[in-house]
Amino acid sequence: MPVLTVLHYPDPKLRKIAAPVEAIDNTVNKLTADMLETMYQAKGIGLAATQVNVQQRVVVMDLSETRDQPLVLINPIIIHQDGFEEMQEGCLSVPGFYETVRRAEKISCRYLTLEGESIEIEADGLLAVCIQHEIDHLDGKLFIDYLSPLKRELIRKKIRKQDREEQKVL
Ligand code: QAP
Ligand code: CO
Repeated sequence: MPVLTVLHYPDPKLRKIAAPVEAIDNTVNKLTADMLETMYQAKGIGLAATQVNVQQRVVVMDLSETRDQPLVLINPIIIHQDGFEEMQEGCLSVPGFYETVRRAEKISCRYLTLEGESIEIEADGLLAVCIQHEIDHLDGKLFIDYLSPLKRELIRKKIRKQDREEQKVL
């Protein structure tokens, strides 16, 4: 299974809005398998299809210590949210940067599984933060959008530099 290329900020493709999955067919199956492989390889806990340049509402996550509890969320939506919480976040598309973001503390989320089953879960803590972070990706939004423009600009410059240095060695 191939590891996919993860787009880095400020790639404009990260700003595209993903379309709902119409049918859970083989292409979606293959996409989620490749996304999971990519996420595990990068030691991430969550990855949205937007980050691998696929504009479909698909998210994979694994919050387990043992890295053997994959979660696939198709067409996820937040149906309730409550309270506020601040947590430090990172992102595979913003490598090397971690900043505190304020989001809803508790959420209810509805999504489809790979089997086409409609699931509703309640989440708080890291799971709630991760779901909100990943759904943001599907809407072209990044966690750094919640920071000041100055901070975001600094991060943009540093990532561009990182990626230029990376290109030299490759
Ligand atoms: C989103 O992010 C998230 O900078 C998932 O060098 C993060 O998996 C939700 C990663 C935190 C809630 C809290 C980032 C790996 C992984 C990096 C990730 C890096 C290597 C980020
Ligand atoms: Co992210």
